[in-house]
Amino acid sequence: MAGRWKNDLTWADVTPKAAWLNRRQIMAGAGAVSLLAAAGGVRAATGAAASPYSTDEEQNSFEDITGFNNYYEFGTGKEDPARYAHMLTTDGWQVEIGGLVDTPGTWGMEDILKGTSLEQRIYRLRCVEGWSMVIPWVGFELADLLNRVGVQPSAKYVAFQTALRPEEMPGTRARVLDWPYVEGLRLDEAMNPLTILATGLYDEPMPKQNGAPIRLVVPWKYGFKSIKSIVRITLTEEQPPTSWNKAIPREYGFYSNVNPEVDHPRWSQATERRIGSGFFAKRMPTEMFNGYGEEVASLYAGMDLKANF
Ligand SMILES: Nc1nc2c(c(=O)[nH]1)N[C@H]1C(S)=C(S)[C@@H](COP(=O)(O)O)O[C@H]1N2
Ligand SMILES: [Mo]
Repeated sequence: MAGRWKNDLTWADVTPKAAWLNRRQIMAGAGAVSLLAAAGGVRAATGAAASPYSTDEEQNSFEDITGFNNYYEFGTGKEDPARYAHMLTTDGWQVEIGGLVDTPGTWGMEDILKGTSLEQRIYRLRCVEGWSMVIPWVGFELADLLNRVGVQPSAKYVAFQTALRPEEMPGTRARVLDWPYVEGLRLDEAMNPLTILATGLYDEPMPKQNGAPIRLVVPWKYGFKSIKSIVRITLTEEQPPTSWNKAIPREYGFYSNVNPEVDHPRWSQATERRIGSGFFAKRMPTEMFNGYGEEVASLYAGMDLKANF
């Protein structure tokens, strides 16, 4: 396994020089929150957040973000992904983009990143289980990629699929979920500027336990919507099936917007525990749409959010 790990994609492989420079310029110019100086490897804290969409709340540590994960393909324990995700080979990663698009095809990571400038987005992540983190993602808007492939007028949804490799993903040898992990968004949700495809966090390429080499991040929805290690994106006319909804439909809806007023059938969603703050410390109120209502509430105007949970 060590050999494979070594041959995997590096930050330089997945990041065209121009995009990398561009990102560094953006970060330096705007005063990034944390910048791993390329030469010295020193983490320098500088001023304000790089994106107007970023929160200035205290960020979770790299250790929290990469040590406490949900990635059931590697096991259901919070420490299983950190322990086993190194088995995933990400070299030569390809994403198949198809369905109702003008130019269906298979994209290598280089093609996806070519012509895209990466930016930092510091988002809250609220897991449906009642914990949360603040994560400085690096990525680009999903809308950029969808516009490049050309979404046809009949498309109404976007479906996503995670890799399924039982030899590399020990968790998939148990039928915890109906593998592969699949997720979906309504097209307007997918096109919202908050919705990103992330390829890194802090100043690292995406750690495998966080969904290398490319994963979705939809910050106003419960964490399970933010599907990891994507191999397929399909534009559809019908609402696509989603893994947790298929598994337990009365507990997990298609929308799964963070909503403190709609409890999970087995627990309250009114509050959350911010990871890293101690088990009893810092239980905090959960915000409607995870605090992103200004950007996304209009997407659900007139909808009954209790029925469409
Ligand atoms: N393929 C896949 N994607 C997944 C999951 C998973 O088990 N498999 N877990 C989800 C859940 S429940 C959460 S809370 C987030 C966690 O992301 P993180 O580990 O990067 O914090 O990933 C989501 N994406
Ligand atoms: Mo989650």
